[in-house]
Amino acid sequence: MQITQEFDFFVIGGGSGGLAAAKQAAIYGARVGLADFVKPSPQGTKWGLGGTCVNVGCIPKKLMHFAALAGELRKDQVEAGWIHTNLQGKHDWIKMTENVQNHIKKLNFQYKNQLNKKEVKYYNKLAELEKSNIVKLIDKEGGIEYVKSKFILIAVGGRPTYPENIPEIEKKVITSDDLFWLPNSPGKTLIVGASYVALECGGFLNGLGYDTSIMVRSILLRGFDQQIASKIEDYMLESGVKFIKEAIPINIELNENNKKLVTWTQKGVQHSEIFDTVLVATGRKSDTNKLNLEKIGIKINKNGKIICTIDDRTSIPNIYAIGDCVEGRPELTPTAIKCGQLLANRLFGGQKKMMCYQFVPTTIYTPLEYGCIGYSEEEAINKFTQNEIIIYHSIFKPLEWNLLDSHYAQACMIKLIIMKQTRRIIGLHYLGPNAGEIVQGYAIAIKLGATKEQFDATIGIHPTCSEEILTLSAIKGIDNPQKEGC
Ligand code: FAD
Ligand code: NA7
Repeated sequence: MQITQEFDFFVIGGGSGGLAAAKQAAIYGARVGLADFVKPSPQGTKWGLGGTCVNVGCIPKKLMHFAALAGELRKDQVEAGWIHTNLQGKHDWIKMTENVQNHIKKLNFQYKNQLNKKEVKYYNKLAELEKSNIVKLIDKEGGIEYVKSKFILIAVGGRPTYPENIPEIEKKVITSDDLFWLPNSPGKTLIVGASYVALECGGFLNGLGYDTSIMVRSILLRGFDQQIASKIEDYMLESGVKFIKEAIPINIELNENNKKLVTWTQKGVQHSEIFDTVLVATGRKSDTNKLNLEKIGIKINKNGKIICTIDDRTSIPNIYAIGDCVEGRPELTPTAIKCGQLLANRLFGGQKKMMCYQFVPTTIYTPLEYGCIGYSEEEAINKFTQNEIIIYHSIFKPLEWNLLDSHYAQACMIKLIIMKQTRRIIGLHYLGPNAGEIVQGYAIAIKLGATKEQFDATIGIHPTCSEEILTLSAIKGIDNPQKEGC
């Protein structure tokens, strides 16, 4: 085996975490290499450098969310007095995806440039661990080379999973790996799954004008606050999304026009319907199966996720892992990035700081936005007792909506979960416009240990939705939370 290059740090995976770690290590003068290779989806979709977030995740999702909101704004404009002649105008999928994809391609190019500038050697090759310090790199023609590195980082992320009960399902459905790159509009779409990805995709497809149904096996948004989840369902229903609840698909047949005849059971009864597209959003699994982990001695759990210590070390001391492929880590871009940077700081910058996963904020764009940080009501009750916590809540109507008939008044909600004794805020939930922008700011206060009294003492900015968070007085179970807003 001939070694073609030696590194201090070799990163497998050029997504959010891998790129951040590689660039940070290079700042300290380490000799860094990075391999990124996209295995095409079963539908043949592939993309460039940058990983899930940039190519098939956060970025295209948020742009399509914006496109859907822009469509909604057309109705709002009429009620705000703008004279429109073409309210019935249909959405142009090809135009939208062209713009989305152009932006992604720009980002792919920028990432390559950044690696180049920082003298990180980039390999567009599939990596496999040969030994604890040797990585085998395979190019798309099958050419092989070996590189050696003192430290190796695995940051290979995850890929969508498919329900196992339907034969050849991969050939009949798409996943989020395909949706953002579909050459033609998805048309009438069935989404299987009821969590983060399913609701976001369902929300924007409905907003863009496509007939959208979501098949829910059990509950919406497992792991998130269930009162908010049920308000999201109400809002989506009001916006035209159809929910098929307590149902699981049992068969999908392709007919001659490539339409999909889906059969499902719902409370013991079989139903069938034809859809143009079936999007499966039933979870993700780590992309570790081709890495040779077990041969090297790296421990994984039954879902293929790598088991790491708190300092991101795998069971082999010089091999580290970060991001979506690691057991117990949040599947989010900012956590993968921060974790990668901190690891590089520790390995090459003489620093000691570890990643902290407490109070990580996130937002779901359904299209009404749900931002949260800390405990959900269910988690708080589970971890503490009902007597140890107080829940403040309010249903509010954003001021702007008073101009419009098209939004229903009870949609938005705020919930604060606090510890009774210390008054520390341990959970913040906001369902309403601009949740990501709003909750990001509050996340600092909560991370710093803010109390309800400190929120009460903070002067709001009027008139905003955000100020509603500072004026909560109704206690769940005691007071009525209905509010008319500003
Ligand atoms: P990835 O970004 O997945 O990167 C891994 C890279 O490694 C990929 O490029 C892969 O091709 C490559 N690779 C795999 N195996 C090999 C190999 N053997 N050799 C070489 N290369 C390999 N997060 C948010 O914070 N906000 C959001 O709004 C959000 N929206 C999302 C929407 C969707 C639809 C999805 C699917 C995800 C979303 N996420 C969001 C999650 C976010 O995208 C991931 O948490 C993040 O990308 C994880 O980064 P990572 O570095 O762990 O892996
Ligand atoms: P999640 O959060 O793992 O959710 C998976 C959803 O799919 C959930 O609603 C499941 O229902 C449902 N599911 C799982 N298997 C099936 C089958 N076989 N049939 C029907 N429904 C099923 O995955 P996401 O893809 O939404 O999000 C993963 C991460 O990606 C997320 O954290 C973001 O960071 C991006 P259940 O509740 O188990 O009944």
